[in-house]
Amino acid sequence: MKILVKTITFAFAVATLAALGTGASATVLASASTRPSITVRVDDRRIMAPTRMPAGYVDIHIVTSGKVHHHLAFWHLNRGVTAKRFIQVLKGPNGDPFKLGTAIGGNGPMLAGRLDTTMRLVPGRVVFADIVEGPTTRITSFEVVGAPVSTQPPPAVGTIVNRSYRFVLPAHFGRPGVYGFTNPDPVAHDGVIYRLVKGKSADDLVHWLQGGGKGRPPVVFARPLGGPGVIGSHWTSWFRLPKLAPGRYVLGCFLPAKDGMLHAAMGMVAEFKVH
Ligand SMILES: [Cu+2]
Repeated sequence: MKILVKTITFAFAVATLAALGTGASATVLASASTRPSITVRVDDRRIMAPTRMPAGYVDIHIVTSGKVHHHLAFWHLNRGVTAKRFIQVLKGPNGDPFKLGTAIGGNGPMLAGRLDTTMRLVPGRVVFADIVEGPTTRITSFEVVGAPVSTQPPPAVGTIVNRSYRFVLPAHFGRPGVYGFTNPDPVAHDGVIYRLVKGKSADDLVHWLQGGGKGRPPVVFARPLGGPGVIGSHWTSWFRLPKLAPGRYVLGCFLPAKDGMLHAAMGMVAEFKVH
């Protein structure tokens, strides 16, 4: 039933674009979205999503539920890489999935909730998995087919740039709205938001990680608040920052570098305030 609803939404977007071709209605173009819109659900057991997706810019609404946190990462597989091989590497003890595909987006770890994202899809196979501690069993994939339905990225109030293992935040980041998340670095990054413990700073988190994570952490790790998630080298995604409670937060990247050190421990933590 869910799949059916998604298919209708996609078909509606296609029909809308076809109508524009006839000059039927210029106002439709300016309306909420000519981008196809689909919902991906993940709970503690599995991921529910369509098996085929249109190419181009697609709004992907990630809905999480259950008791544990969820952290979806989407990879567009490199040419010649099968889903089977990719999943083997992903589940392996020392596998590097970022070598076999480009990370195109997802969600930062979060408890039950919702994150609205937009991803750019190109024809081919996309595998996505719920990346939590230990090997994940929640993995699925879809095939991206056809010409792009939408060539329009969403309008953004600002863009976060992943540059030289740092997050460069746009002015007034923390206000709710759609933000771009772009990565000119040669490696993938993974943005997740945590609330800072009162009196602690982003620097305290970096030092705490460098010291091996002893004692009380400077952020509330028990309640990850989502964020843009993974983004591959030379790729961009979009996400809607929801209205957060007033306070101080960090956006951190917890992917390991080659030597195993977390990017956050190397300083990839940016602090922001919500008024
Ligand atoms: Cu990183």
